[in-house]
Amino acid sequence: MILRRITDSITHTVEDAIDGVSSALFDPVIRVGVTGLSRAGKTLFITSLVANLLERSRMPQLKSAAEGRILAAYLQPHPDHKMPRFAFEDHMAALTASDPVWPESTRSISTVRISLKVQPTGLLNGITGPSQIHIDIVDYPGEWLLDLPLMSQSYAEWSAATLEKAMTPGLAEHSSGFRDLLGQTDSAAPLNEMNANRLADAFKGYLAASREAGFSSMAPGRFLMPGDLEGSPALTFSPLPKAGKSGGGSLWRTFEKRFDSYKRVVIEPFFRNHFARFDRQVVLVDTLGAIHDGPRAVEDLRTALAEILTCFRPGRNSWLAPILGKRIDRILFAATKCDHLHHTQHARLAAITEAMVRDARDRARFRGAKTEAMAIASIRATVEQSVERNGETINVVRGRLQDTGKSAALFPGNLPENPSDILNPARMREGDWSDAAYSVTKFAPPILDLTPGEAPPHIRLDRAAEFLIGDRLT
Ligand SMILES: Nc1nc2c(ncn2[C@@H]2O[C@H](COP(=O)(O)OP(=O)(O)OP(=O)(O)O)[C@@H](O)[C@H]2O)c(=O)[nH]1
Ligand SMILES: [Mg+2]
Repeated sequence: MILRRITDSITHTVEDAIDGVSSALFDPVIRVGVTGLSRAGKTLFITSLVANLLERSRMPQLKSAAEGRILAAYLQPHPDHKMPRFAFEDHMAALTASDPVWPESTRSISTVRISLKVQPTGLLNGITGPSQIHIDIVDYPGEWLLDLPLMSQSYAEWSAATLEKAMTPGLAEHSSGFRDLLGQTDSAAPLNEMNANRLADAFKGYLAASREAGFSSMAPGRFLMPGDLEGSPALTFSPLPKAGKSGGGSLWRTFEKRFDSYKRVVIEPFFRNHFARFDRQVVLVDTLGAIHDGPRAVEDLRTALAEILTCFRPGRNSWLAPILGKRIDRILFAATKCDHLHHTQHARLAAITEAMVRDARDRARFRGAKTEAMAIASIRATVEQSVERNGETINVVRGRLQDTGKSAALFPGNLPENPSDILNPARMREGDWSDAAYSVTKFAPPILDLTPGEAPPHIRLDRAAEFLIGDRLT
């Protein structure tokens, strides 16, 4: 740490000497990637984190803030002109309106830079003045990480695996339309662009319907989250049953080429230009939503997370390994929306999330990355209450219902103390929980009415921030 400070002060001296060179070139930068599957809570996490870093009165667990060493925090114009800016102001405006709404769903990658002026601790306090550190926070869909396994598959291998998966219980009902269409298709026949589009659309329809039903690991990621590639030929293919002998202009060969170009122009540049540059990573997980959707959704989420996490520790032979080096050194797994539960259940939610990512997490740790799992709420939309019913105390949460705006006290069900009670039925892909029911009711955003100097209320966002960047603010 001392070494870094000294290096920093050297660069500052150099900077002073170079007239007209922006300080942004020399100040340290931490790149934090925020990912999670669709609706996991990425936009709200970043919005609330930025707001709570700008106004730090609700950040007691962020040590540097509690010690009063963050002297200033401000948003900077982002230096990366190729990436869209995260629409922080729009999202805050939606949340703080007199009739607040949740921010709109986002479909692509975006980033925001927040800069902190920090007074150093210990020996250097008093020797060096405050230093500036930039935190670049990048919002990107977790679905894009599900594409990594495609890089090591041929079109034939990917087709066979994807078609086999489409027949499994729970998914087969969503893929029937697509499979019917495949039944009428000859992969070896010459390409007919209209048929090709129809197949690609039916395949996308299957992925979207499965996602809607709570299945998470539906690759290729850009088919669900196309970003700016909507309608591109690189996204107009589907898996096909293996053709006998197929010539150059056949459907099979065309889709094979498009599959290869998807890898080359979509997957690889994302990993090379963005993913490989993160220092810290947050994986947001809607564990509660999956539990609500049932055991198969939980198992599917677990599989998707395991796939996502292989990106953090790619095998030695993977093309990604040399690009990635040893860069990401902290990974936070955060179960979001924990304000749906009374605090007495938060530890259980974190334990279930931790158990869900255990295998993958152990591998990441082996590689030297520090990991932690916690339950958080980026925006606290509820208050806690205890009610007496039949002589029993029940811990509930009260909030405004999304549908009616009316206030209601809800009991979402008791999460089990032992995560296996959730993960075992999930592994067995049982249809439903045998002796428990969990409900997740969507709450409307709280009416915030913030006074100057106040940021939105949250749960453990300060702990999340301490884990992610605290060590760099000393
Ligand atoms: N009560 C509560 N609801 C939350 C919280 N975080 C997320 N939500 C809910 O989850 C929804 C999705 O949150 P977003 O932050 O938009 O999620 P996202 O991952 O950015 O979603 P996409 O952009 O669609 O991928 C919100 O509209 C809220 O309804 C939270 O801390 N508390
Ligand atoms: Mg979003």
